Amino acid sequence: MILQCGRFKLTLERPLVMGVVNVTPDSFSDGGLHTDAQQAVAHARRLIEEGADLLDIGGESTRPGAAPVTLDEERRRVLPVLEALAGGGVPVSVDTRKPGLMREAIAAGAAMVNDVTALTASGALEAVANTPAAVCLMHMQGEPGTMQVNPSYADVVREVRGYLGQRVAAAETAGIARDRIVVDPGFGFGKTLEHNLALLRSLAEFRSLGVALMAGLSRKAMLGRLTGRDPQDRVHASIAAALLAVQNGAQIVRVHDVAATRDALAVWTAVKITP
Ligand code: HH2
Repeated sequence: MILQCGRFKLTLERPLVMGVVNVTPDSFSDGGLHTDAQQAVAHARRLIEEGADLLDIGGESTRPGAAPVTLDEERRRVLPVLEALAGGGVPVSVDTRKPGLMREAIAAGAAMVNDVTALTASGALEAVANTPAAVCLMHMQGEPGTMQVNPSYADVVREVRGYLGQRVAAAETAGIARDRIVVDPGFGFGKTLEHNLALLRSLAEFRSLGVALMAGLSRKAMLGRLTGRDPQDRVHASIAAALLAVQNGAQIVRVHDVAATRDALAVWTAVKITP
């Protein structure tokens, strides 16, 4: 399986690691660490050295309770970082739900748009359609401000899968070919611990959507619930979660701790993928 991702063609024969670069003052695990462009670019280069296959640059926190940011502020945070990295050897994704920033980011060399609202904003499908960029369509129930208040599903796996199937169809109708599409069940986005565990257990079912599958569990609150640890101390739990996700079919894992994840996946790959 191949993912067309801007000027890159990524083979999904082994699991890929997407390194997270948050240029935000308030992200839940690394907020405030890389708020200026220079620090964010230095962090991104470190993640590339550690073996990141892709980078994801975000200028708006979507953690539970996060306040939205304006387009101007998000552009100011993201574009300089993207411009510094886009010409390099690793595809750069932009984590945004704003069509205006999607367009500018792709023009500046972004190889992927990672949208927690699955291109549902007005003009978002069109912003990606006639470009070479890949897109990650993620499921979220509700809005970041209130999504963890009372998430509810009759059958979380069926509902999230059904939603992502509809968004893949909408993207295809808009002219985005399947080999440019990634889906992601959106761990922690309007989901209780039980919902997240059910999704992780049944992740393989998402592969039948026929597009690439991403999972983002790194340092998330569900791991805090299971271990009692703060976000920076959730590395070991994050590695366990990444391995389970890959074992259950994820082809891309979105992580903060690239070196540790690469080591764990090197072992997984040696055992699971015959040369
Ligand atoms: N999780 C976060 C943000 N974007 N995108 C995808 N596709 N999947 C995810 O699971 C996902 C995502 C939240 O993590 P982070 O970026 O570290 O935190 P914040 O939203 O607080 O910046």
